[in-house]
Amino acid sequence: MTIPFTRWPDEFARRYREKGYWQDLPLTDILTRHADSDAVAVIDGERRFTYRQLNQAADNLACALQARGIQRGETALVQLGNVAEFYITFFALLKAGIAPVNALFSHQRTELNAYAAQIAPALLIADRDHALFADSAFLPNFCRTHTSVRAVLLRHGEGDQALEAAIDRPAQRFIATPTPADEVAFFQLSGGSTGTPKLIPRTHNDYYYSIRRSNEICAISAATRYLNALPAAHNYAMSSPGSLGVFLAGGCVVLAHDPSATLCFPLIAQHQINVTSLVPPAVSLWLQALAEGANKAQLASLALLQVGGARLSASLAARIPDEIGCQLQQVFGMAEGLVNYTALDDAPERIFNTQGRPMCPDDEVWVADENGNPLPRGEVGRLMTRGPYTFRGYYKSPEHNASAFDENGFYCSGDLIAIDEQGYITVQGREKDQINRGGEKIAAEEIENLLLRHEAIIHAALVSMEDSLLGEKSCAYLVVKAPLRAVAIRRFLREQGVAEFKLPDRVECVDALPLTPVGKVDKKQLRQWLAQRAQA
Ligand code: AMP
Ligand code: DBH
Repeated sequence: MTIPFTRWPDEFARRYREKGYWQDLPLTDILTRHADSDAVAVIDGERRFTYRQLNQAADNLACALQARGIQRGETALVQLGNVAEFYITFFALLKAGIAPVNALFSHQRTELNAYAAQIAPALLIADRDHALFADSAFLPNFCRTHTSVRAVLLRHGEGDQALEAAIDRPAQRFIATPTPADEVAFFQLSGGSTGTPKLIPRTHNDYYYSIRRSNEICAISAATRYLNALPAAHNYAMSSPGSLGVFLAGGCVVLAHDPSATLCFPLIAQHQINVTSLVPPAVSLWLQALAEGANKAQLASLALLQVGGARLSASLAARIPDEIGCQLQQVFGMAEGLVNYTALDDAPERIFNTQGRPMCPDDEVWVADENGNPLPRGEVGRLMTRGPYTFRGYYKSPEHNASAFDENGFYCSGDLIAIDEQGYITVQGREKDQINRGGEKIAAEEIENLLLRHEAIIHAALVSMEDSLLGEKSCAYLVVKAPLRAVAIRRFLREQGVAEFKLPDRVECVDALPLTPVGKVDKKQLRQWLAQRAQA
């Protein structure tokens, strides 16, 4: 049983192997290579796991899953937050050859159902600490809807369903059976712009390269002590170089449940953290905390701060070295593949003003005009890319793939960028119908579809509005039959079961939505209305 996905054409696969990007090793190698090490791999609150323990825990769980009849080539839906079990589960599934979708902890009913509908999972692993699984309102329904599910394990669950019990029970004669390195290892989540969130198949080969190369650029080593304060399941925190990069190098990952200064500063001091990654709004909050008297000495060990996920302003960037007292690295990446970094030895101007350059010499990146033709260097247009770790198609989405890729397999990310003479990229804007709320991506169509389920809403359009902290927030423009208040809209969406960050920050009721000449909602016009209002 293999999971279908869009493969790289043979001549590309051959070249990526020849050049050593693809090494035909399973991602489990990241952990098993340290199986005999008693160095600490993960710190989660009071709990510590050495590499040996982490590997044993993953073996135990993989063995338990095999005993329950979950087979290689099947899929799993996983929802765990920033806890050690996230990595134990990830490696266990890889060892058993089961491909997970790692939903974000902020996801709710709508997202979980959408992912399950796409992958038909044999297994669900979730957390009783999440509101959805705290009682039995959701789970029985979920299992009834998704009849593919044959096993459920819950963190802090009871009896047969307890994830901890499955992790603690010693494996008997376990033999790892990861999927072949050029097959799907797991699915990454796309920030998306469509009604249903799309899944990105990632192979062992391509993901392993992305992590290995990231480690080189970011100088990750066994001495790295990394604070993981972003959602653990996010591609950035997993692979750029993220926790998996730190495991590969034999370093130590310290988990934080959120990136707040109150939580992170003491953790940095206590665990002598030297690398961490943030999104821009968290940087603002850290700077604010320091300006308000937080103890900068707590950050003394911090050598490198990565910032990415959304555009970092040059002015904020320039404050980091002095005020936080560490080196800045900009990261512009995407779960679909391509990752760009500023180099550690780049001139400060470059680090402050650009989003870096592609990490692989064989990343092909060019800028297209609206007709798909290449633009001269320096001009702003659509980012087009292909390479050894950039996917070739969303899972089971032929229609969307037809527009997301050109005929040569270049992926159009929907970002508007310019590339300078040295190959450095600046992100200038976006063409995709998405709101980037401080690094958290909202597909406008997904929320518009949910809004249209409301009986009083006739038309809905979700657009971004500028925000000084988050960069962007969301505003829903509605045409309604009866007056509706923003709180009622948010309550309605919450009842539909959607992640909190996707709820509109603002609601505007209008008589009609402006249309473009071809009759589509004119979102540009809506954003202008918002900008004018903000100035008024
Ligand atoms: P996702 O699809 O959730 O993986 O999000 C990837 C998208 O995040 C990219 O296509 C960009 O739109 C945005 N992004 C990531 N990093 C940066 C950055 N450093 N600057 C600007 N936008 C970014
Ligand atoms: O925003 C992202 O998706 C992102 C940002 C930085 C990413 O996927 C990454 C680095 O790998």
